[in-house]
Amino acid sequence: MDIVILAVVIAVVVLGTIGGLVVGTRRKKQPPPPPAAPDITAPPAEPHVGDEAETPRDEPRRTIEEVDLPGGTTAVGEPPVAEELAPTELEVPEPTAGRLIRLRTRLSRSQNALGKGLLTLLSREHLDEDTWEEIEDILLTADVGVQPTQELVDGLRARVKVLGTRTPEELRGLLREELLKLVGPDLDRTVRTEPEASGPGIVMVVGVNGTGKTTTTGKLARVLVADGSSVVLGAADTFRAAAADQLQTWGERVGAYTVRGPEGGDPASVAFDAVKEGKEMGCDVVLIDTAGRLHTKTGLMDELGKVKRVVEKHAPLDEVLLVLDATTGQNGLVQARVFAEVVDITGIVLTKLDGTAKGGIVVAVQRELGVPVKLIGLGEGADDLAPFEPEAFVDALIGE
Ligand SMILES: Nc1nc2c(ncn2[C@@H]2O[C@H](COP(=O)(O)OP(=O)(O)OP(=O)(O)O)[C@@H](O)[C@H]2O)c(=O)[nH]1
Ligand SMILES: [Mg+2]
Repeated sequence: MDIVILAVVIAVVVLGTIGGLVVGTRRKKQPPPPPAAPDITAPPAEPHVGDEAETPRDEPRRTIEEVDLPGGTTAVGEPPVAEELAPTELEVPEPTAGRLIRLRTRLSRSQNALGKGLLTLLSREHLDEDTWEEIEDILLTADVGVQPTQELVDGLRARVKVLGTRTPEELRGLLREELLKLVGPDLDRTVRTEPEASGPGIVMVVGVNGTGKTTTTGKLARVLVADGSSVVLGAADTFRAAAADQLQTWGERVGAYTVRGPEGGDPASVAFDAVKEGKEMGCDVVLIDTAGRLHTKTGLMDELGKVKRVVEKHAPLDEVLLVLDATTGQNGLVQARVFAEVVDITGIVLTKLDGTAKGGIVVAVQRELGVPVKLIGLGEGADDLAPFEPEAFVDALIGE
């Protein structure tokens, strides 16, 4: 009997210990707990190590550890603490489906210059050589590029001839088909963020200064969060302290954690750490923002190549997005060529399409790189980044 009781007591003790271990392990597996936790018990008046969380939320010198991690507060399982640490309410990004349709009016400049211009000319009673030349000029002015312009005009000429008399509806349909052919309806435009079996999807964002890399990284984080993914941001623009702050602000709005390094530090090591932390946290996607660099500066381009190589010690990059400012026109093509040589570009983001009549650049840049436009920027608003859909784009250009 005594032996049985003793056995039960031992069993209870052993089970209790194992239970403790399990809890301990589980806690270890969580993302680093928010360091603000100790402050709950610490006397507020005595500043000491670990007190940083008491600095105002907008204090610029906060370090990454002070950011509330996605799930970090709830996962630890201490609801009262979690409540106190809850960040100012997270934003709910707009759903990504149908964004281009929502934003189509932003393409109005391109629409007026390209779509409406072409339709007006094609509706002329006599399509003489001068008219075809005008059509060519419209396409070239909209940055469609020489070769694609020629193809489009040849296609239109052949089909108009067959058509004979033309109704406006027929012309619209014809132009729609020919433009669509040019834009490439069958290219795979998926942004590759699917987590690998062994870790998160890794996306790097590159481009020259001021094209909209950081903004695009932030907007893309929102797109991913809207679609149910967890995101870690890597602030590999160590050029300016403000760059990391800018990215972190984007992240905080949707609960994405930002990994950053010292100002002037090695961007490759920040990018490496971002992936490392993303892996440890079990996130779905790591987005790495890089510093703007002129494609003509060899040193900076070499540095970018190094960032890529260092990140790839973890795993191959799933996506390298080149951000091009649509308003810079042909110069964007030169940039594209150089960047493609240094880091294999897998997708193009065309920003500021809302501020230009040069929507034709979509066609030109795809031809130049043989890489699809995957996302387009249509404004400065947080959800003004749309997946590129050829049909919706062409419809927006020629009006409905
Ligand atoms: N109108 C419009 N403005 C945009 C778009 N995308 C970005 N911008 C603006 O472009 C400016 C530069 O954006 P950033 O994201 O800071 O550019 P960046 O490439 O990170 O710049 P650097 O890091 O300095 O090289 C900001 O004022 C953005 O709001 C867009 O699609 N449309
Ligand atoms: Mg930037």
